[in-house]
Amino acid sequence: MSLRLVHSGKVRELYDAGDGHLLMVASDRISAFDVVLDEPIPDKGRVLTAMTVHWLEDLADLAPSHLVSADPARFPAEAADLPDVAGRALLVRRADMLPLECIVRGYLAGSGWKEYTTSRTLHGTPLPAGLQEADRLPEPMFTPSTKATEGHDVNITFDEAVDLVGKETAEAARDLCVEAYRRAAAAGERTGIIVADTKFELGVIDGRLALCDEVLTPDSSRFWPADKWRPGTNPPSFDKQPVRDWLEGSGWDKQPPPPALPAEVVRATSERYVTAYEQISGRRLADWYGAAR
Ligand code: PZK
Repeated sequence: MSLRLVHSGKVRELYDAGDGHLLMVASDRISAFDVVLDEPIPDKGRVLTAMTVHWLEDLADLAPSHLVSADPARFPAEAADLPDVAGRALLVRRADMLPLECIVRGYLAGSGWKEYTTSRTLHGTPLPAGLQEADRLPEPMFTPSTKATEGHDVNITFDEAVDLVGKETAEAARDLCVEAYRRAAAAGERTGIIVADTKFELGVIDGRLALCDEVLTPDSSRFWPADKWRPGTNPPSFDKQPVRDWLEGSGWDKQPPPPALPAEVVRATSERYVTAYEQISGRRLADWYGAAR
């Protein structure tokens, strides 16, 4: 008997682990320019999983989470049918997920920068004139969105978030996410990594708001190397820049299928993921579950 697949994302899967539990599995697949590439990035799934656990432990005094265990010995026996699951999977509690993407932005990047250039607002809120791309915002901002059924997420106002989950929950979600972002951004800064923005997914477990899904990973956040940050530029992505640069230079039209990544680009990208984890956590990835021995 195999675990039942309940969700399949572009680069990860979620299985029913029985008993009110789920098994969240991060693959080594990578997406760039909205396309999943053919070459796996060695250790990417372990990095995302180890980093989520790092942050959930770091933030445990701020909020409960869905995490039960990263130890494969505590997974249901059927998890052994999944290939190389050690280190890439988390046993978590099933939560009542809020129908919200809880995004917090501390810097002006991506779609936020685009909005600012057209209307000098971020998420509809007026900002000071004269800000540049990648500038730090005066204060981190909660910019929620909803999962669109197809394609990209749709921004919603705070009042629309209130309509979806109620005033008390929306306020608690905002306050929790902004504080979690502040703490992560401050911790990142001490290790030379700027957390420009991040997306939290919250759920309700035992009547309490809990951090769920992956937390403050390169796939749910924008990480910049602090020494490459210059306002007025689009700083390189800590993790994906080798892939993006190579794809941009390849002449690819960004329509599937993507070209095959050279081994050197795969290796450099894997190294960036591992460095991000080790720099942020102060631990060695070799000490995480599933290391090659
Ligand atoms: C849940 N996702 C997104 C994650 C995927 C998709 N603890 C939870 N309880 C209930 N639902 C979820 C979670 C979590 N986390 C998360 N969708 C539902 C997701 C991983 C792989 F394919």
